[in-house]
Amino acid sequence: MGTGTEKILVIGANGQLGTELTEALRNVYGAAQVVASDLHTPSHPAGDEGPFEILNVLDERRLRELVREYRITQVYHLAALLSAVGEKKPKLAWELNVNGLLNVLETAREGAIKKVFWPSTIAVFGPNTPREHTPQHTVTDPSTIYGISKLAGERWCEYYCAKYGVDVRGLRYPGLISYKNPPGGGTTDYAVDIYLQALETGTYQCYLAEDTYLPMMYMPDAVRATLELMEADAKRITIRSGYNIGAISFSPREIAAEIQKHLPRFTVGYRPDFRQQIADSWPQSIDDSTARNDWGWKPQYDLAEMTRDMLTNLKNLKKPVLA
Ligand code: AKB
Repeated sequence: MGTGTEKILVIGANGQLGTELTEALRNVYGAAQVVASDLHTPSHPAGDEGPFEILNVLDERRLRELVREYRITQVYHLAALLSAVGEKKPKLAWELNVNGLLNVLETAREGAIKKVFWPSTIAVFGPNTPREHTPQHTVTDPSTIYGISKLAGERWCEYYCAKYGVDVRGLRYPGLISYKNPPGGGTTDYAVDIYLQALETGTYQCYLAEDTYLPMMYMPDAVRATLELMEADAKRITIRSGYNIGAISFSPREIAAEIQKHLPRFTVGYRPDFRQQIADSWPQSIDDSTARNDWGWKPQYDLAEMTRDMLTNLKNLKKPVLA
């Protein structure tokens, strides 16, 4: 099927990933082919003007109506509650992260939707998972409700593919870093905030300890990974739950040192809070060899390159105090 015949629905299009993915999809498929949807109309429309619809993914009837009305062939279902917010609202996190996905999978099973993208996360791993070069298949004993709900979601995706032939594909994203949109309540959010505070105030109070290593990824790599996975020949897709994808691993001390190369007067303090325990239960680095072998995944940005790009772009948006 050529790009001209695809009609794509993005659910959760106002979020950190949704905004940039909608823009990228509109560049590939054309603005009119990509229907953005979220709970509220966006304050800054994503990329080229294109259709926008209000949608709560828990409203299955409305989801079906939109799929019918726009003749949707692909769904990118991104709406979720992340790890830190999920700990404050565990029931809502379960409801949205699992039942929202089930509504999408059920609608896909009925026929018109040919492909579904659904984001999983490194949060499906837990304290008994090997923390370095975490394999694709290993112990998954998540301790956050976010991780528990995403692990359940992974199993549902495998099930709908095996049982009903739904072409569902997913990635276990690490922390995502972008200068365009703020992250939405995760444990890895510090890696975005640190850049903003470095430029705005010249100092940052980090809620994770300085030597806490976590897997991270710059947004252009994350968007490219998503598009490449969705464009890959279905015969090459051996994982229907969520592919491990790696890019960069660093600690707060290392990202601060990289920022200090550009802003030497930048200072960081450390005051770990409840998110430390979450971070300590997650991998420090990821083995993504299955994604590399199956569909050719390869990251492009390292910490130095990402930092240069983040600071350059943020400086154009903000007035730095320590330039
Ligand atoms: C979070 O921190 O909750 C997310 C994630 C790793 O999935 N960024």
